[in-house]
Amino acid sequence: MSNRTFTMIKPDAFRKGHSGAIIDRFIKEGYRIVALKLTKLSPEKAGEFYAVHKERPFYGELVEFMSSGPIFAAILEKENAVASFRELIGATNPAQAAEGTIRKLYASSVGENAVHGSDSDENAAIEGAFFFSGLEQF
Ligand code: 3AN
Repeated sequence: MSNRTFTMIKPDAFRKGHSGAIIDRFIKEGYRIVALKLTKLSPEKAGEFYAVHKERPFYGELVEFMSSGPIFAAILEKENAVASFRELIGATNPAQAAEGTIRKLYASSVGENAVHGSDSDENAAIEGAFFFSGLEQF
């Protein structure tokens, strides 16, 4: 079990001004910030990041949305980070997300769902390395 996960505050949450509250929540929940940056994905880079979903009907919409504005990308550290973080963000569809979860509080739809959280230790490492060099991780 690894103690790191990767997250993005997606363009919808950034646009609505929720970034500060969401980062504060990460810290209050005991995650240590290993890396953090404000950046914007090109459609090509968003397509590469979500390549596993290439065959899904929502792929085009997802790539367009994720490249529509700035995002915060971050690597977070805590014991059992991947599983505990997915609990903190809640279900993919905010309508099904538990009370108090980040998606319940800030997401508006299954597509525009405020935050990303890695789904495995392996993907957390791959996704973290997609955005951050070793020199940018502390
Ligand atoms: P999660 O982000 O909860 O791991 P995934 O991996 O199934 O969910 O989906 C990746 C992303 O694709 C989601 N965060 C969401 O933005 C988008 N997505 C998933 N399902 C749909 C859908 N039915 N319609 C539109 N976008 C979707």
